Amino acid sequence: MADWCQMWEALGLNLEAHDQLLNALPPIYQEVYLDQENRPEKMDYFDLVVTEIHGLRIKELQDIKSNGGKIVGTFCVYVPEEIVLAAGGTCIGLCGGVDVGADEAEKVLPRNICPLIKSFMGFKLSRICPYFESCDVVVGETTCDGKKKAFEVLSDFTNVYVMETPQRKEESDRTLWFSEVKRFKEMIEDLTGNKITEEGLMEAIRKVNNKRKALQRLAELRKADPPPISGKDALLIEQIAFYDDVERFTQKVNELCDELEERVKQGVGVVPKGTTRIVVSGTPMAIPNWKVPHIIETSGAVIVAEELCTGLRYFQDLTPEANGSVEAMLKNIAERHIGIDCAVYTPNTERAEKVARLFREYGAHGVVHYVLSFCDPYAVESYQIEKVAKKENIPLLKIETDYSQEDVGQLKTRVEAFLEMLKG
Ligand code: BJ8
Repeated sequence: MADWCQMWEALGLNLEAHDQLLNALPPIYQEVYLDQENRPEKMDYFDLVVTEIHGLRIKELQDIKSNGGKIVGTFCVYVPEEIVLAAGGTCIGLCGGVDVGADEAEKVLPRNICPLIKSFMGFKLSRICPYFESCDVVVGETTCDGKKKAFEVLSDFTNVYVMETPQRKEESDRTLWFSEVKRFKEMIEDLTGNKITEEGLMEAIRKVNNKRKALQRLAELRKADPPPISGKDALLIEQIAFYDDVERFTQKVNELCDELEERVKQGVGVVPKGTTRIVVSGTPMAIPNWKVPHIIETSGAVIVAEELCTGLRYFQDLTPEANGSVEAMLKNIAERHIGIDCAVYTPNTERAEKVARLFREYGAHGVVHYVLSFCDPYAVESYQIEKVAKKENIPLLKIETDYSQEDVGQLKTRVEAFLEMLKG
């Protein structure tokens, strides 16, 4: 890795704490990713992205900023990146998947709060995340209570803008959300100094759709038996989707899919044909949260789909590419986003039904429902998932965990017992 110290210093990072974070990553990455067998060659690009996670991409962001560009940080798939792109801005996902910085976060947050929230707060307060420090604005949302209140705290430390996301999907909720999308567009125009045009917005919709189409193509290929790529590698790509350059990322995912198509034709997989197939469903897994997928895939199974925001929930639907006024396109963007089946909605019956559908479509043998500790929406909604699973005879394992490594042994025992039961 090049010497990026000057750049990190200029961003105001706490270099000592940042070093500790960066030094912890390579051995974990080696064990979780590089030690896998039969990896597709085209994963080399995504390995490079991780190796340079705080280097090359951050340098690109600084170059964008020096040319007058604006960086917008987000924490949720509801925030419409098309609008940011259309105004010439760059969108970066800021969710953290590691508990470094938790001590600092606990100075302003309760100890018993969702690790994802604690992680982004810890990143900011410890000054260890160059993505955070590159942002001109960070965009929060009123999805779950923990996030909603945490953004009030976060606004003491950085420039925060909050979108009001509805809790239901009735006509009045759609009207509210559409007005929020329009308000967001105005904020982005003010921030960037660029007026969003019809051509610009259509182009941005196409670019983001192309990214989602590439991810859909990757998802489709995983239906093969044997799957041509591991679940861990697919998850990594889905995580990188939130912070890489949109067009380059799309191209690299498509190049990988070309290779995977060949593998499928030749019957080459990452695991032997007939390996136990798992669908993972639940709360997002932000980079570098690979704990549960690593346990599953080192216990003799392969993950074939992620019903997560770092997964299908992000790319399963496209925005219609219908020409029209900026207002009409914003309406399409708003409608696509309100279709996302996050557990913060009530009722949210479509999610449980989707899990059952994925189980069938991906030829899975079981579902692992994954919930981050203290995430009430997903923990409570696991009841609905269990109900549908029972009705449809779907084997289900419910896991609740955080970012620590303390429960790895215990989780492994439970996963192994579940897989054993599936084989039986
Ligand atoms: S659309 S899942 S990204 S809100 S895990 S912080 S819900 S307590 S992240 Fe999410 Fe948007 Fe929904 Fe997706 Fe709260 Fe739960 Fe923590 Fe969560």
